[in-house]
Order: sequence, then structure tokens, then C-alpha cells
Amino acid sequence: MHIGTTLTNYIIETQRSLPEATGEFTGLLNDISVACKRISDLVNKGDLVGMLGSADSENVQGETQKKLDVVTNEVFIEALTQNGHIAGLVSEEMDDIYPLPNPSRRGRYLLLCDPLDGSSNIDVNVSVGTIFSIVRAPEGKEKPSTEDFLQQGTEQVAAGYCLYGPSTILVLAVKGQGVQMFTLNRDFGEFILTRKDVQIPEETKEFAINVSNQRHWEEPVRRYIDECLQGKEGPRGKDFNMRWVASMVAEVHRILCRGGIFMYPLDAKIKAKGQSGRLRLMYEANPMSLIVEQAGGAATTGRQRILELDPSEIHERAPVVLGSRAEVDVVTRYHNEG
Ligand code: AFP
Repeated sequence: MHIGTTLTNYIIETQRSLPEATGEFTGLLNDISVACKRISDLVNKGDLVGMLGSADSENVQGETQKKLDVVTNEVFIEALTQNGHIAGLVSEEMDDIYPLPNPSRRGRYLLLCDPLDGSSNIDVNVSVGTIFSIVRAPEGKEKPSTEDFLQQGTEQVAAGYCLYGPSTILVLAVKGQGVQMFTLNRDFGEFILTRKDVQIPEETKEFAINVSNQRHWEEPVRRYIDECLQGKEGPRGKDFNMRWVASMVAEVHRILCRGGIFMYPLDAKIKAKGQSGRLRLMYEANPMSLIVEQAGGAATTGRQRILELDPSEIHERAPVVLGSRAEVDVVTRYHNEG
């Protein structure tokens, strides 16, 4: 596949390489790209179309929803439930599985998504994104249950995100087929392949963590960051730089482009809330872990591979340590030594 080809062509070519493909997967990816283009347009217009600010509602996590959280969720529902390519939809913005309007048209896939991740950044015009994960629906079952969505990350057929930044970039990882980046050409409304077979550099000197949580961190995280901060004079023997966008899509995109490590670890504050992490497993940690692993990086909870976690509910949370393999290995080793 050559640089400059369209996402549509890439999807069709990918389909040709899968003997069992029926075209449904192609249709599903196309629905997702349509949703992302519409969201890109809304994010881009922002205040001009009254899209900034809060809605008068909370999502299932108890977080105040932004107007764009609500609208982008509706965009996803509309684009994904009309064409019969999925059998069910889970979104960060909805408590339960979304009931498909036309039960007679069910596809072979289940979609899990965060339509607008990093939404606290919208009002200050900083990058946000959409994250999605695709798994297979059970065969011969009319209505998928919650349990059907609760598959390990290793079962994902594909995962991706769309970053709404200075450019709109859709990153796609079809299982076993690497990681491809497509940039939206707004002039003719197509995603164009701009980087193929992306590989994360193994070594890095850049970390991303919310340091305001430092006093709550567990010892292995404290140790790792402390050693990074000691720079050339410390045990790591090199100076590190730090970034924190508070938008996971932007952090993962930076890591795919130039390496780095991103951490939202388990800490005492999260535990005191009775939670198992900050980020959501099914539509944040799992899809990002598939992308990062396919790009040669690693993704763990600090203790185990994220893709092998056994989920028990659709909105559950998990600790996340992902990025350049050598750094993730150091953090994971510190946890397992402790
Ligand atoms: P929102 O979508 O609620 O803004 O959360 C974004 C996010 O899930 C992830 O994208 C960021 O990495 C992380 O939360 C930021 O969390 P902090 O605000 O605690 O730094």
C-alpha cells in the first residue's frame, strides 16, 4: 500500500487479504471514518456552532459532560447503527449497551468507543480525539449481552483513534497488519495514508505522567520518575523531558511519532475511590495497547500485559503504562520487584 492512497482503498486492500471477509468490516471502518470526519468538522468549528462548554448532564463515570461529548456520541450512534455493520455498541457516554434501532440488520462486529476523549481540553482549543475498539459479535445470537463485549484485548479485530489537532489524523491498527496513519484532506474529504507501518523507537527520553498525583503514587512509580528526574547524573544516565497534554490520544500519537512513555498508574487516591485505575479498559486502554504493541511498543498495568486482562464490566478502569518498549519494561520490572 503506497503513501498517498485513501483510507477507503487501504480498507478494500486489507479486506482482499482476508479470505473470510464479506465486506462488512470494510463497511464498518467506513462508518467510523464518516463519524470521525463529522466530529472533526464540529471540533474545528467549535464556538462558531455553539459546541463549547458544558451540557447539563453527567456520564456513567459521574463526570460532567461537555456539549461535544453529547453531540459526538450522537454522531457515532447515527453513523454506526444505520448500516447494519455492527451487532452492538458501547460508548463511554452511555451506561448500557446501545439498543440497535433496527434489530433485523445486525453485523458481525461489536464496537466500543470513547467518542471524544480528553474533552476537558475542548474549551481551551487543545487536541482531543476519538478512540475505538472492534471485537467479533457472537455468532447466531440475536441480541448481544454485556458479557459478549467483555473480551480480552487480544481478541480485538482492530483498534484505532482519530486525533483532532492541527491536522485530523486517523490511526488504524487492523490485527496483524501494523499501524497506519491517515491525514484528513479537508479539500476533498478523504483520509490519505501519510505514514505506514509506524514503529515506536525502543528507547526514549520523554515521559508523560500527571505529576500532581505524585504524593499518591506507589513506590515503583515514585522510583521510576525519581530516576528520570535525576537525569545524566542519576542511574539512568540521561536527561529526560516531560509532557502532559491530558488527552490520551495526543499522548499516544506523540509516542507513535517520536517515542516516549505514558503512565496513568494505580495510586492511593484511585484506590481510596474504590477504583482499579483512572482510564477505561475497554475503549481507552485496550485499543491503545493494541496500537502500541503493533507499533513495536509495550503496554502493561505496571504488573501485567493490558491486552490479557479479563474484563468484568464494560466501563471498568485499568492502570496504564505504555510506549517505548525499553522504558515500559523498566517500569514493569520495578513493580514486579516490589
Ligand atoms: P476526559 O475525557 O474526561 O477529559 O479524560 C481524559 C483522560 O481520560 C485521558 O485522555 C487523559 O490522559 C486523562 O484522562 C487525563 O487525566 P487528568 O485530568 O487526571 O490528568
